Amino acid sequence: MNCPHTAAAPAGRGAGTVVIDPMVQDLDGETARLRDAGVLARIDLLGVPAWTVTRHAEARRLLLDARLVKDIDAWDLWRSGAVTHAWPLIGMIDAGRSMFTVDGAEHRRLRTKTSQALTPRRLEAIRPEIEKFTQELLDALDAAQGDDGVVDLKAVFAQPLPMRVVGMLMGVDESRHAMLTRQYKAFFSMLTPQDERLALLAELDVFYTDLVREKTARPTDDLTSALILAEEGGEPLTEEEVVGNLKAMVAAGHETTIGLVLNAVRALLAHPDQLRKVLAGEVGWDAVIEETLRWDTPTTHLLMRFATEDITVGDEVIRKGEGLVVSYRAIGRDIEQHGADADAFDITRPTRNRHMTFGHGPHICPGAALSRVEAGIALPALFTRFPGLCLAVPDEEITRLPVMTQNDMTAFPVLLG
Ligand code: STR
Repeated sequence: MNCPHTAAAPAGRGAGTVVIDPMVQDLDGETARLRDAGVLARIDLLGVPAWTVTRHAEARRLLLDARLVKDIDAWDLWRSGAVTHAWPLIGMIDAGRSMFTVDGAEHRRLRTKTSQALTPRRLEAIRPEIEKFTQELLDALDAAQGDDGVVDLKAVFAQPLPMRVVGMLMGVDESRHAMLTRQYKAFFSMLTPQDERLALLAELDVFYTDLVREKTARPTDDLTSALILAEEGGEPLTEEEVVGNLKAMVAAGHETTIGLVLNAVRALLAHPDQLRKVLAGEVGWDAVIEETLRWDTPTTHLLMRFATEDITVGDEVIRKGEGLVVSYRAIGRDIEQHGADADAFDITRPTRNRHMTFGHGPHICPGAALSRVEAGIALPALFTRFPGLCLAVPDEEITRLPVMTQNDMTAFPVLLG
């Protein structure tokens, strides 16, 4: 694999192409290169060219621009056959019909039930369950310590918690959680051969379709059943649409919150002065959560939208038929939005709430409030139970998984103190 490299930027214009590294060897360096490459940067995703937007203000505008659509058939490289299912990132775009892949009135029809189920008010009802899962997993952490006292906070705590929450919400039985965790890990990893990835996606489709058929025959008290029964005004959702939404919810609900919880713990352990302020009650956990979302976004790059007309951004033009990525990590580090010290983690930063990590516009993350509730329970519970929590290895030794779109650690070994 070549080293990602950027040509020097001509003044005021975009620079050369930034090659996104599938092995994620230097995420901070890559984020800085993207920022330097311009408001709109050309990137290379495993040989496939695309644009990415690297600034808060322009991303905000583009995310409201109806000339950009999710429909993969609007992509020249797809229609011409230059991009096929052999491309390892195709599963991030061609993910079946769901609220994630459809726009406009159809999108509202697919999304309304889900967003209504995830309002802060509705979430209060499941808070006790999330608290219970959290306590159980804290017990599991205690029990999982090796002879040396080391335990992987990711595998034992941060990963199972969101899986249980989204599993409960969608009605996915606990006996299937380990299988799903394994499949999604393989789905996201760039080390998985593409034929294996396509095979596991097909297996997941069978699993979700069976689940939807079961819930159609015997509806229960979960969001999957609600999606099946939904028929407000318009048409009921088709089986494919319910399956697509279920897939999107499980994938998004479990993958991203792992990052939020782990990244917050990591940032606090690396900034003990700030951790002290939080534990002393001088700064709230909400500030930790928002600053973590800004500084160390769970989603690095979001794939992809396609231009249905030429769209001018500064002195660049996204041509009709070209693809646009949103680089949320670079956007969180935007100096114009967050100041010259945007690369610093600071829970007292005045702009900490003015990040765009959950997106903007019609596709804004419907699970945003849920992830805040989960992290808002998990983080204080973890530090209350284990006030002496610390990393078991130097921070530099924490490695990232070879995942191009998510900010994902291999493991997070800690000592519970
Ligand atoms: C994974 C594969 C799949 O079956 C369905 C989806 C749709 C939702 C996607 C998900 C994908 C990948 C991770 C995403 C999620 C929506 C939010 C999440 C992109 C493609 C984020 O990382 C923000």
